[in-house]
Amino acid sequence: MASSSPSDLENPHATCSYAPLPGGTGDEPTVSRHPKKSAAIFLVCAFLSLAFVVALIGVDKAELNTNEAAVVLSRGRGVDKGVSEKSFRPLLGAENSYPWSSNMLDWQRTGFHFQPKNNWMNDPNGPVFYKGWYHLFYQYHPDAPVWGKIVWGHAVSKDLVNWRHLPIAMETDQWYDEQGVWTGSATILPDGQLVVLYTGSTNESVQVQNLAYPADPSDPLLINWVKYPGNPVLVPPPGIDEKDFRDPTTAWKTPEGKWRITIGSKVNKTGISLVYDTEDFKSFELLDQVLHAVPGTGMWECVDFYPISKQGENGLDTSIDGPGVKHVVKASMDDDRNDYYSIGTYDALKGKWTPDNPASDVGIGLRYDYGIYYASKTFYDQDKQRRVLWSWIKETDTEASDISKGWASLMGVPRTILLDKKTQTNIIQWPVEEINRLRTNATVFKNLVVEAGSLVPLELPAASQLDIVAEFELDEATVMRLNDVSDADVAYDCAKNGGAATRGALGPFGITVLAHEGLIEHTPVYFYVAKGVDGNLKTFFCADQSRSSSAMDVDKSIYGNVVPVMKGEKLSMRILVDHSIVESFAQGGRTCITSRVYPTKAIYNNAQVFLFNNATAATVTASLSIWQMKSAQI
Ligand code: DQQ
Repeated sequence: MASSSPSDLENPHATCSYAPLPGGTGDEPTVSRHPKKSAAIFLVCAFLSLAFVVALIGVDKAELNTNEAAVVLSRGRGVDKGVSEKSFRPLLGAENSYPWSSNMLDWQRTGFHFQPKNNWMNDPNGPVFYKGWYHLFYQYHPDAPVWGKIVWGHAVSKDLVNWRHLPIAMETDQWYDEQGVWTGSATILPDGQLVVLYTGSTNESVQVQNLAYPADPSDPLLINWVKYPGNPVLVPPPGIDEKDFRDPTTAWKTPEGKWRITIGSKVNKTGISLVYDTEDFKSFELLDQVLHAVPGTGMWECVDFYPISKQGENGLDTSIDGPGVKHVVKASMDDDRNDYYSIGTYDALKGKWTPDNPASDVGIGLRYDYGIYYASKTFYDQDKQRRVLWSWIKETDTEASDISKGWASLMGVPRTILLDKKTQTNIIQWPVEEINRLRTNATVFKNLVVEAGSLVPLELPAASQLDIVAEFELDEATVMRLNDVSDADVAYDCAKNGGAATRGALGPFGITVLAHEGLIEHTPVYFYVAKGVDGNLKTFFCADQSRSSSAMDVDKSIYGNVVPVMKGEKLSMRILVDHSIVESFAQGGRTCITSRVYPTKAIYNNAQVFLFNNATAATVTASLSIWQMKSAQI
């Protein structure tokens, strides 16, 4: 738990009960530290309670306006060109459209998440630390806020937080990348030289791999790039479809001293990662066997492959191997557009990787993030000896809204990646430490008792840009007492069990952000604890967007998954709220959920935060530190 100056410890933070959802009593107010204010608080609570029930039970359809047509496409952008769909599929052909005002749309732009000044952005490309600067290249469509003819946008930073936008690094100016300068990766050679391999979509939409390098290696800003005259350096090999061959990784060293890369593809429905060795990045040798293959997973985009230390707290250079190391394979699944990873063992002699647990293989097991998170890529930051993860966070509204806004998509906050030393079966992801420099004006709440079925407004100066760190403890006696098998809902599923509205004995409880005072709109991030017949607890971490907006033309999914909780650990979460993006991390980053939310009322000064406990049995004690987040230079 982060510490901070407890500037607001003395502030009144009354808890209140609310008219019960089915099954609760809800008639006893919990602690009120300011008795003189109790009447007023009662009225506020009564109002909030009613609103909370309304908000949890039904979506306000009054604002629905079907007159304004959304952009209707039968097929999402990208598919015809041979890449994963770039439109938000659930809203393709959406007819309902909300009358978004420019005030509402302006609010959606973020304060500390990277995005270009306008137009469309997708995958991070070639992230690297070079001569004192962090470089972020990214898939960019300079002509419109929808996916199209993609070039490499470019920005640099000294701290991964504040960015300077630079000219486009690579344009679609060659036959071999005429349809798009697509995703690629950077490799730093031992002499400090930088090389980039990227996918070009040719004039005939064939996917080929190309080599590029800085025109002036002494320029720390890497403004100008040269494309190797002998491009393409790789074309689809026999048996691989010309539209299924893309996104080369950063290279790593082989035992023979060559360089090795992997490239995602598929054969029928089997997702695969092809392996090539090279000495000069110009000619390549295809290995007989693939790095890995998983039947039924479809096309693998943006494969990532990197070592993680079994014991150490530092990240590792991509070429590091040995007994103290495990290897991660990540692939972005074209079929469901989520990033899956698995931890396993790499056989460098064969160029083959095997998962530790085949039941949790790439594409069928763990995800980096259970919300909106795709086409991610890591790099080794040799300056701070850490592995840093970047990811594209798409919009989940309509293209019509994106066109009105003039921009679409952003990058998730960069996260460090380490092996979870306690579980040994998952990685942990955590916002890079530099993000903490944006924290200001802390408000601390200590040991707030939140009774079953109650809601606690948290008084904050503002609530559109926040860093929230919270710990929760379930009332032990209730947990012990609970023996009713009907509560043994260990098969709970965040997406399918009704979200924050559905009550169990031990949850849901958590924090609802971007909440309007009457909870007409709010986005709950919460734990749900289930006790099995064997007495063991299983904890789920979820984010419920179903009431995040009165508008109907936005995503309303409920996201989440199980989160491992080790003996002696409190339940903890961190939430970064930044206008239309909410990034949530449970148990130090074991399970993460990124949400895009588009409130119409809970914006500017009308955005608030509440603690809630919608359990039927257990009281929860919560301690929180909440910082306002300054805007970064972006
Ligand atoms: N985006 C790029 C492709 C990649 C896809 C095209 C993943 O290289 O496969 O914009 O989002």
